[in-house]
Amino acid sequence: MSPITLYTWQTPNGIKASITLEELGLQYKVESIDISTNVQKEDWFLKINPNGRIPALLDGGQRVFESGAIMLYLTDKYDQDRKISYAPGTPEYVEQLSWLMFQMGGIGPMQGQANHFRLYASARSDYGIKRYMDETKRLYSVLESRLKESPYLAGDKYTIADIASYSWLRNVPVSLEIDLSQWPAVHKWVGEIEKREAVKRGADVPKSSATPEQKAERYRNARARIDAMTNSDKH
Ligand SMILES: N[C@@H](CCC(=O)N[C@@H](CS)C(=O)NCC(=O)O)C(=O)O
Repeated sequence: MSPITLYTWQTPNGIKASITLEELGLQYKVESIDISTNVQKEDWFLKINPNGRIPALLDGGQRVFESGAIMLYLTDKYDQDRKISYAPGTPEYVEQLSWLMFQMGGIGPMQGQANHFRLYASARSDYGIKRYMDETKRLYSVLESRLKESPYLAGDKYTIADIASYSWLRNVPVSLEIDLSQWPAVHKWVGEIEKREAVKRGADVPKSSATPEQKAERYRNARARIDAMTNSDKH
């Protein structure tokens, strides 16, 4: 019986953890946390992640929360062959850490706000949509500058730094209607990563019964709901 339990939902932060587990070939149990029902705010869950968000992980008695911390924990402990990580203490490890934090502090929060204003807000704010869409695209340009000079974010090897940003970019053509071909190196990198079998498996955790077309339809409906509102910004 595997000691690892992943508490997750099929979101960009959630799949960072499941793709990492799949890449490492680790056995793990999945506990589905449907975030639309706020299970993640219940007392039992807050003992695993006091921040009340997914993903979170238990490895025996050890809790780990924050997707970046989960990725580092798993590779530090289980990636002795350095399949998807660089060894601590090396210059490449520092580069990997830097790009991982770039995703955690930049792409995740900014694109998360773009998703909120463009898809889920209760009032329409053209200012909010523009601010966070522009910032998301600016961050993609930073990825582009790196991927023009290096095949992967931390260097010559695919690592958790790539998994972290890939997990946020993979779906944006469908969700936010962002055409990734504006950034050719990013576009190529996304295309390569999505072919990996471990990525395909990890991106479908917890398993969803919705087809890609049904998922696209949900995003179209979400955008149409915002578009139908009157802009609420004060002028
Ligand atoms: N910085 C956290 C962010 C986690 C996060 O925002 N998770 C979202 C799903 S992608 C969530 O749980 N949302 C539900 C909520 O905010 O209650 C991480 O990287 O793990």
